[in-house]
Amino acid sequence: MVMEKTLAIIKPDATARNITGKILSRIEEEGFTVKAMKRVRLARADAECFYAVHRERPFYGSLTSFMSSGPVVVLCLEREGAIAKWREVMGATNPANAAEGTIRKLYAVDLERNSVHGSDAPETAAVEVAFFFSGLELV
Ligand code: 3AN
Repeated sequence: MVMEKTLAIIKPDATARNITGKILSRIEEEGFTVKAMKRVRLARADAECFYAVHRERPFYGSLTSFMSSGPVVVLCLEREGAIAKWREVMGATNPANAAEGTIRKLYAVDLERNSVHGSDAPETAAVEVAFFFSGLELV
């Protein structure tokens, strides 16, 4: 398997419930290296830019409002096969469909407030990591 970087976000529903540490522990237990991490509050325009691929979807307004409603913790994670592995650890988008033991099964509130984000492909991972971090910040 090839070494990859992926972009993870601990979403506002999770930071509000003080489960950032639990999710970070899981990230480390699953063998990811945290290459960069910061806690930020996205402006609505930042969230709109980040989720621009979903611009035409009916949930875009609600999603970008939620993502700018409180602090998020943004991380660049690295390991072999990081993109697929992080999506496996997160679980399905809708927590009702998420496998036992996944982060979304354990912690997500609903389809929108689903606690974590992960890049879905190498191309999007590169764009998403660069959206939040400069090369100097990846250590
Ligand atoms: P994932 O985060 O699992 O890659 P995407 O990229 O399809 O899922 O969706 C991005 C985010 O948009 C999801 N994490 C979720 O918060 C929200 N979302 C996706 N589908 C819906 C929906 N049908 N209704 C409300 N929010 C949704």
